[in-house]
Amino acid sequence: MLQPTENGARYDLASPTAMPNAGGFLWNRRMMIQVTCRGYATAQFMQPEPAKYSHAPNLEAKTFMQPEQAYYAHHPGRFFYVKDEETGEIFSAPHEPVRAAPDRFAFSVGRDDIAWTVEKLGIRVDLRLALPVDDVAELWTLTVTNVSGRTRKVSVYPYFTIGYMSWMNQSAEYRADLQAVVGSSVTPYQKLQDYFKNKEFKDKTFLACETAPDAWEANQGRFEGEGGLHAPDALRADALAGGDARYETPVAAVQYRLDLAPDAAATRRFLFGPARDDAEIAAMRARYLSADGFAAAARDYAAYAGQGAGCIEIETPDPAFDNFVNRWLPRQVFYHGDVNRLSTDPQTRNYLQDNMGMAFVKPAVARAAFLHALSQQAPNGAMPDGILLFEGAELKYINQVPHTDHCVWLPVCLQAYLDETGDAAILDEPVTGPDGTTRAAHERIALAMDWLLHKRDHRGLSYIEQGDWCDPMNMVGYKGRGVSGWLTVAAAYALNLWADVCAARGDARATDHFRAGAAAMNAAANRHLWDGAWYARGITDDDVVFGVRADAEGRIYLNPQSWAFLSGAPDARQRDAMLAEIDAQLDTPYGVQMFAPPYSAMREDVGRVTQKHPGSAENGAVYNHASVFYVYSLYRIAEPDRAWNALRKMIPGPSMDDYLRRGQLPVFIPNYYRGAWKEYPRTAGRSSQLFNTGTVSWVYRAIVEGLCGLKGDATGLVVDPQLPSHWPAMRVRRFFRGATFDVTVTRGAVGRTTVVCDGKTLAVAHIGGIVAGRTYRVEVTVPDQVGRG
Ligand code: CEZ
Repeated sequence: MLQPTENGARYDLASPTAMPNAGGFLWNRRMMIQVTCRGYATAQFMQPEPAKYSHAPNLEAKTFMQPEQAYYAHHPGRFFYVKDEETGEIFSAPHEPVRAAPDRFAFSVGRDDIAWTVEKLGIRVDLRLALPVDDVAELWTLTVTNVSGRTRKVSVYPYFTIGYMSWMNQSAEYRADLQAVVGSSVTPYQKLQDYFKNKEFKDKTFLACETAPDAWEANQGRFEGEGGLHAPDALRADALAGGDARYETPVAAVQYRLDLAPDAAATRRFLFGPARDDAEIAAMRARYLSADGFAAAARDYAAYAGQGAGCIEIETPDPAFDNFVNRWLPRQVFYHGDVNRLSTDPQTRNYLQDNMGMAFVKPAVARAAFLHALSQQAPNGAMPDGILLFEGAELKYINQVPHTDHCVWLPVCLQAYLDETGDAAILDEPVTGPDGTTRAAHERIALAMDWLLHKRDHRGLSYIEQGDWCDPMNMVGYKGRGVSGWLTVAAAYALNLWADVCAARGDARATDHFRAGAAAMNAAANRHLWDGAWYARGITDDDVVFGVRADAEGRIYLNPQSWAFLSGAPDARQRDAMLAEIDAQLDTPYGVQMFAPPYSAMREDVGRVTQKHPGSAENGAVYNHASVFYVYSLYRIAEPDRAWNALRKMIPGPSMDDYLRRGQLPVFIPNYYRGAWKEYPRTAGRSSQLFNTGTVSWVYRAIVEGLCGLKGDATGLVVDPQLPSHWPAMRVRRFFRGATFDVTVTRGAVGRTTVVCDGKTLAVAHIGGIVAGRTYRVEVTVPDQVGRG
């Protein structure tokens, strides 16, 4: 039912009902689109703030909406109705809205396109969606083939939802001069100054047709009539009525009448997207809407997406895992790093972590991003909640809520870049801050570390204010006293990392200062947060320690444990106790939960995280970002089996049962899988389908540095693979500092990892003096006995 094809370059799903929300995503420098196997679509573009050109009304809009508009509200989609002109029977491809059982169905997700093949009534519909690199437009190819063995008369009706329910002004009509259905609207505003900003908006949506349609309809209500979307009135007539929408809900529907001999096929191309005016629609048509235009766009897109190839290729006993790591994971990392989730003010921690991933894909981009982030540091060393990417961008929504963790990510993420590139010179780059002061990058990071040391209470624990990594943990410290257990050990880890950098720079004074700061924070965590077998999540404004044994809900949180492993706070005895409790309380068949049990009701001294549905998102889901912190920390403490367990469960499959439960194709890692597997077993494991997540950069890092054990350092490559104990061997091709390392890892009766490089046994498991352009043959033998036994 679900199969890799083209050697794993695509995944094909043979049913529209087995995993109804399964989809794929495409993006380019200006937009993204996520489409489900059944044809629902969510698209977004930058102008420069995120905007939509095809969607259902949102709740805020509803407040202002005319009831008649609300009546016709429906899910945005790309639907292709087919009618047998002789019998009047209809179906729709991909599947919505008619939902007729297909004779054959294939939903096929590729790196550069998403495609469907749907067969019904002896007619085959092939659909392909692709994007250009630098424009906002969907390129659709529709091919209708007569597979019935007899002559057929059919009508095909592409049906695209347009408009965003503007309560000020919206309309749509067919424009013969542009060969397009064009919807026009005015983005609603009330503040005068917005008029001047909105003037530049792409307030038109067009569906342009390469071949002139036989008929069209631009009025959603008239199209649907009394039949509803699954049996629209408009399809009963011979031809669409040619209607327009005048402050009525618009739609872009066109009709082609086809006479098809047996085996004959007809192809139609469409361009769908937003535009500012007619001239832009005409220009877009000219640029793309032809066989050559589509082919050129496909070539450009392949070259663009090809940049996200990553720095490893692996061959392990788990081919589905290999395929994910070799093809799909670096693609998702590249998406995050290249377009910053299509935001103009990414959260600082997201921006830094997304660029941490980019250190393995396009390090020059990561370098520029770290310096750009530092240029927005406040004079007192604090990092802002979000990083502004464009002139005129502003901090919005969550970025107006004070979170205290942003400085932590500087050394944590920069370390990956330094290890990958050896580019210590970045530390001496001059960076001018918002107040005009210029300081070297390393001085700015030191300032950030001092800010972390300063923002602590009398016990030496880090204040949380209205959140830390956990955005919705907004009420632990809003009165100004509450502290974060996670942040305390995370800051200790950051300080230790930074102390190492200072030591490498030969700055003994700074080294001692930050090392002492880290030790003090670890000591404070042990003194005030250790709960007998794990670390507490924090202490509220009213001095209530939470995330402890005494709590019926939110008893044990993963993040404070993972980051304590990284910071070195626990001793060996504590560590064993923590691991055992995580195994017992947080590990599930679908991954390691972020905490347990989930909150079932609001806890006013913790915050809105407790209001989320139990087992969803931060309220006790398998929140992959948190579970990959755990994975990464496990490699740091040499726990390869536990690391593998948590890591493998982040990727759907490979069993069919698992795919069905997750409901997702193995082409991305979602931000979470439903948790609460004891409380709500029916929904446990279900994918959130959200492909924006800080998880992937860490997964990549954990695989490169931990599983493959091929981490860079200042002078070369450290070799320390950590295979799960049931793997006899693995192979890795590692692209590093311009050289290629062909690495074979096997098990043997050795006391410690031994490395033979180009025939020579190395005294230490480290390859130095790397020459760019060379290929190195590396044979690694790891001890039969792994882990800490
Ligand atoms: O947002 C993410 C943030 O982008 O949640 C993470 C946080 O570390 C990331 O920076 C954990 O809280 O309720 C909220 O505000 C949530 O925080 C969400 O917005 C969440 C999104 O679901 C995206 O994953």
